Amino acid sequence: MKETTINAEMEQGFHRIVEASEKLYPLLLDDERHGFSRAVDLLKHKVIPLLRHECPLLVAVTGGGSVGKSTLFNFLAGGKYSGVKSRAGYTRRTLAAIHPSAARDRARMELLFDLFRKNALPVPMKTPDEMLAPGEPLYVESPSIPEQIAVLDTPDFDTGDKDEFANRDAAEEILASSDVLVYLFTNQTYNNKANTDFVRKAISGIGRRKVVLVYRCSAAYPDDEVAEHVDTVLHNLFPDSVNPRQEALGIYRMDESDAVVRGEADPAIRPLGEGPDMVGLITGLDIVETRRDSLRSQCEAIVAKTKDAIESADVRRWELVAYRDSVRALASHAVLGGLKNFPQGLLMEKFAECWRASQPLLVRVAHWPGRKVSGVAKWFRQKLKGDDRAAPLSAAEEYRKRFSEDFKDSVSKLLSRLSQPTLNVEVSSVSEETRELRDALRNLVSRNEKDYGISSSGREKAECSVPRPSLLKSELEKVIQAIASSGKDEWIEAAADKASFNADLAKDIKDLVDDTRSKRSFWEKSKEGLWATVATLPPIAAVAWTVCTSDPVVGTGAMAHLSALFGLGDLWATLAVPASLGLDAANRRFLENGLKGLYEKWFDRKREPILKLIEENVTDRCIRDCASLLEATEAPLSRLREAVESICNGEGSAA
Ligand SMILES: Nc1nc2c(ncn2[C@@H]2O[C@H](COP(=O)(O)OP(=O)(O)O)[C@@H](O)[C@H]2O)c(=O)[nH]1
Ligand SMILES: [Mg+2]
Repeated sequence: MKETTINAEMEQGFHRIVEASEKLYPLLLDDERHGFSRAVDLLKHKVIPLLRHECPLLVAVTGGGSVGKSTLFNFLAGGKYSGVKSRAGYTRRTLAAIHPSAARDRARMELLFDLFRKNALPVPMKTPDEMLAPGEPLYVESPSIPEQIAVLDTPDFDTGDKDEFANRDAAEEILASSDVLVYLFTNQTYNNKANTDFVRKAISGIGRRKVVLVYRCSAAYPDDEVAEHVDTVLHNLFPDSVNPRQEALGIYRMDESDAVVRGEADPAIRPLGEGPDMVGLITGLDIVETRRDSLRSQCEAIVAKTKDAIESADVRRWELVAYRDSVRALASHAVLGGLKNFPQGLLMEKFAECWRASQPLLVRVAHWPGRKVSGVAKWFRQKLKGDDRAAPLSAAEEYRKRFSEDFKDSVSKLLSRLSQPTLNVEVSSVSEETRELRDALRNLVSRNEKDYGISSSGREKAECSVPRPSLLKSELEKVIQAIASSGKDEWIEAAADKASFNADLAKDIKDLVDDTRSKRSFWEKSKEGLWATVATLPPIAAVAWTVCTSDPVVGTGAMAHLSALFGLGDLWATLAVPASLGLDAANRRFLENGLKGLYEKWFDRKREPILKLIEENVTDRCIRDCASLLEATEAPLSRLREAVESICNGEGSAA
């Protein structure tokens, strides 16, 4: 931005920064937000208004308590305006000396006071005692001041007890708006680190300000000793400069004088070495150039701060995405934990039973002797008929009980994993669903965000380490504690209801049977009898159930595609009809393929409602804030990116 003026495109970009920034604040950590919001405030209340409107150049006299600021201010303003007291901390608000004709320009005065402090109104000072109380800035009219300049007496920034600096905020605010700082120091304060640090930040906080140094010291000090002390100050103010003396607009010494204290004489201020006298320097300032310089450097700093904020926001969003998606993957895993004891035999019994019921009578009779109808099949038949009078503790009830136990176990494992400061979760390293999670983790790892990790673990799997997002750490702690201590029995029972073999599933199986039947060709129909063998399949080992390993089982048999689960990619079950059944390979294959749909449908029917219960009762509560923060900040963040881009483009076209 060095050689450019700020054109319309850039100005538009700055307006967009102001509009979008506030919505981004919740995404930033306290110190990130603090720096950025100060830059945005400066942009909104100072830089943008000054791009369009003329306003006097602000020359602020600053320094610690009782160094002689008010004395110097009065001298520059040409009158006894500001109260001068030996007591430090006397000046507690800002006093502006303004040329009378500038003071009559209402619009300009309002803008000027808005620069001093948001919404401050131009109020003239009535008595110097008003400066004793903190409050809004005041002004005095002074014909000695050039029309285009306002000289400011500012609050002492170093008075107060210990860390409580009474006027520091007020001083900081006023110095941030100023174009030129006149820094006054004494022999007691020239090497005071806290003071020079404060001034250094004021000079180069957000954009650079010009500085004039005034050393009030005994007239007896030789110039070279004075220069040495001044160099110390310069070195502390401009630690990176190769030629610190060049950084100051002017360097002056102001002799201690009792006549000044008595009000009988003006302070004697003379340049250290060559240079104009102080009044000449101030009145000779190139107003347009100085203002342009300070606006330019402030704009640069604001763009840099916005870029920083965008970078921080990206990191915070990656943290949120990584946490949200890891929790979602853990929820999927928890479903599988409940369904791991898949009652494959039972499912097949029911299917076979239903199939037989729909077989032509002749076929049924033909297979009667070979049929082994289990108690389960009886139960299921009764269930289908709506008759459950004579059901003993059936296999279905057995399964329901088993599910409850497994699921309870799975939920408590889920809770214990969620309560760890870092989530460790395995996800698919290829599926589209987990792409955002993997990208976020890679970005975080590449930025050395500690505790984040992603490494490949076996075929198409990635092992992820995800700590709680920094923004939500303390809230999450409470949320997870609340979830852990809330009652679970009710919804775990509800999940068991969903998982069990209920009338819904009976209807599903019936539909599946009808569907399979209607699609079967003549050739397949000729194998009708084969289906009866389903009931004779040993319930174990017929299906290699892969949910717990989530790894496709390699081997013979048909692969049933089970629903994709978040974080895990596709799940498969291998159906292998054992050779011990005495069927030939072709018939075995035929049977295996026929059963695939059954497994797929069953799994889908069970998975969805159980996952929903886990989400509602556990995981959604953990990721609610992540999700809403992500949603609320997506658009503002891209608007901010566009704004920075348009400012940089504008800069290019204006160069
Ligand atoms: N000896 C001496 N005292 C000064 C000089 N200038 C100011 N003072 C005194 O230092 C005290 C503080 O001055 P003031 O201008 O109120 O300082 P401020 O607190 O920085 O505004 C007053 O008692 C002044 O009279 C000076 O050149 N020589
Ligand atoms: Mg004062």
